[in-house]
Amino acid sequence: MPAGGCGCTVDGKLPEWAPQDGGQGFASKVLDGVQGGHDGIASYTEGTSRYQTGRKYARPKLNVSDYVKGVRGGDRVTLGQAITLMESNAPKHVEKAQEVLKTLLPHTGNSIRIGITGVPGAGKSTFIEAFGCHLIERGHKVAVLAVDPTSSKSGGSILGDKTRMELLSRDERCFIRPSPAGGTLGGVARKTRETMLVCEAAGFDVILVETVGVGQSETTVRSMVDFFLLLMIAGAGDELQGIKKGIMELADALLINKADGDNKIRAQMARNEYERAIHYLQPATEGWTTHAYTCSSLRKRGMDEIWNVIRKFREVTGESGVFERHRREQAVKWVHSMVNEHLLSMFFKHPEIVRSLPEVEADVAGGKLPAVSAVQKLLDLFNSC
Ligand SMILES: Nc1nc2c(ncn2[C@@H]2O[C@H](COP(=O)(O)OP(=O)(O)O)[C@@H](O)[C@H]2O)c(=O)[nH]1
Ligand SMILES: [Mg+2]
Repeated sequence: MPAGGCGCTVDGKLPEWAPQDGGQGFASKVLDGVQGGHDGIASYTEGTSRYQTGRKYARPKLNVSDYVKGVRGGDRVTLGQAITLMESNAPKHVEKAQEVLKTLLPHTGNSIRIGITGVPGAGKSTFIEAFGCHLIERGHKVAVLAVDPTSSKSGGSILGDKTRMELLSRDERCFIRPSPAGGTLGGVARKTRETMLVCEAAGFDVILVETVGVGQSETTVRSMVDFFLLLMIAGAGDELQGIKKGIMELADALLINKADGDNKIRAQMARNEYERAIHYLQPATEGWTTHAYTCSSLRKRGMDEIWNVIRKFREVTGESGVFERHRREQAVKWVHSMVNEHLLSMFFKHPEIVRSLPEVEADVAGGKLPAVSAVQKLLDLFNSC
């Protein structure tokens, strides 16, 4: 399709999921908002829980019980709005979001939370499409979330090309939410974590969290899921895949993707090699032995095997009590990391610190002030205000 083939202007903004290097050849564009009713999409009348067509668009203003009722009732529109509320940084939204979350909390937790990581190109999106469809066919409701702190910088979400999740994104039993944009990894993770809880309250029983696989995002996602799956490809080189010992040690299963066609043998050889390597590592989860498997997301092969592994994991860790213990520990750690995040932001946003920091930094860089003294000076300044 030529640029602007959808009838949009070529200087329209590309959607977040457009390929980064697609230039203007990418057909879809984000247009400015239009008034509701023109296309039959209803506008919402506040306080009445009714949508009306043909009226001037009014942004739905839901109260806490509207959100709770909608989410619990499985209403996708309200679910989307509740997540938007969780993602908002506006102080008036934060308070309301916490109120909604508190009310939903007793209905959360009834899911298996699965983190999926791997280098770009490993096939995460393709895998999620195949695996998600496989689960839906077995009667599950699947929510797909992402943690990608780079999404606002790169302009492309990790869930990126929704084309890879075409079937899944059209299915009513699946809910896909791209990574919240912007902010620190901690901020993005908080939003994803809360989104996960809201999805659970809406009845989604399998949560897939995709991670971009750079920097610290794997550890962060690991800390919010029950099962951590590392997707790999044969022959890409260990360094390239970030398969330093550290990441492999986090994984509850290694899955060598693209085991199809000419690549099948190589994938099996890689599996054997990784199987030997993990033998020497500490288990990621107490009482569970990590193994390596192969699959082909493109051909939708190996999905049943990995789902059986995850179910077995749920059973084994459930019986030993590790499953529940991990969740409790994760919740407590989450509190700590939010306090850290909050204090850090308070410190660096403090007017006195903002004012003094450049000079202190220059003194440290110029060798006039030892780093420890600089820290003391800044902390004294912060404490005195
Ligand atoms: N042959 C083969 N190709 C695959 C398979 N899974 C993914 N791919 C291809 O690998 C490329 C990257 O896949 P994608 O899902 O976008 O990877 P991501 O960056 O990890 O999300 C795409 O061209 C896919 O079609 C597979 O099982 N077999
Ligand atoms: Mg992807």
